[in-house]
Amino acid sequence: MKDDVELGRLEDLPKDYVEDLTHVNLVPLWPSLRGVLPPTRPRPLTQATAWNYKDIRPLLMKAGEVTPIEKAERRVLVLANPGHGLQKMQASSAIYLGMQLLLPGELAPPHRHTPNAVRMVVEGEGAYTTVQGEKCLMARGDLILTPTGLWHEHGHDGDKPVVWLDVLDLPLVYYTETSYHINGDEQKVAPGHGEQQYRAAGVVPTPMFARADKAYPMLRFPWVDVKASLISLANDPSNVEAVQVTYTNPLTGQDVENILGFYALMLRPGQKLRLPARSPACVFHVIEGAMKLEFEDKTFPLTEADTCCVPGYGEVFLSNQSAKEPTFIFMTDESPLHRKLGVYENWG
Ligand code: 1HN
Repeated sequence: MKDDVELGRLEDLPKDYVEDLTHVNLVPLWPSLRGVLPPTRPRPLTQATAWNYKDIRPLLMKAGEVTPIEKAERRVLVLANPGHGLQKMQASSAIYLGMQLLLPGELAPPHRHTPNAVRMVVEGEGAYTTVQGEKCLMARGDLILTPTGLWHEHGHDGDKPVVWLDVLDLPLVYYTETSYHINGDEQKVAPGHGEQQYRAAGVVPTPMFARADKAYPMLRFPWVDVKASLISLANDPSNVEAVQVTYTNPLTGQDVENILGFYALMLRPGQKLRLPARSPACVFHVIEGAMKLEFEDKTFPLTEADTCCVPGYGEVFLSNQSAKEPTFIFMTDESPLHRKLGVYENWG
């Protein structure tokens, strides 16, 4: 059947018939069929949207003045996509983004929850997140995981504000009615750091007797190491077009978390990169440098600490405006989720 066939509308039905249906919790499918199953391609609610750090920062610092940490637990301004409605607190259908502020001496108390989270450190030093007993120091550009179910709390021994970008799969976990948290006691810090144990790619601690099999062996990915990997990849004579790395679990080689994927990308000086139209929505956050992001009819100039979200199924063009300096970008997408669901597509 052709897609332009107009299906019957709700208004076409006798009023008393619709009332009889409603009375016994029944609904006719045909008036809504095109809405839930649109022709030829999805119609994402997610709109290409950018949030500039110069707008966020003063408002976040103001939150530090007007709301003590005890009244907030997590002092966060949520980067909300207008396409979903701001109150939904979604960047895309599965991705939540927030900018979190911790002031010197503050403690964001221990808890654990079903959504998976990561932190990308944006500004400041001296803060840490303790995840399941492992104290992860926060430096700019570091990625710190707090996967589903693991205890975590944030503290700050420094003397200036610390800000980081939270990325969670909260919208999806909430949608599946599986979202909840448990508060706990301050954690005892255990010795050991995943990033020290898994220092280099392809070299892992030998399991002499039994491997201490942790589902999440590495919780902190220091920016110095990720940046060095990107520069090394860029300098390889194979001259790959997209200088991009994926944050992976060193024991499995799979994505570090179950639902969202995390990546770092380097744009060479002057490089313009086309990313193919793929099904997952994607988030770009500038760690160092500046770039222009183009999606459909929108252009976003992005500089350090700026963040942009684009829906799936459209090409993205990234251009490094500098002819001299590389640009480094942190990316998040929904591809682990799409692959698990069997709906992942790359339209080229
Ligand atoms: C959460 O636990 C944190 O632990 C940050 O820092 C943001 C947003 C929604 C739900 C839980 C954190 C969060 C969150």
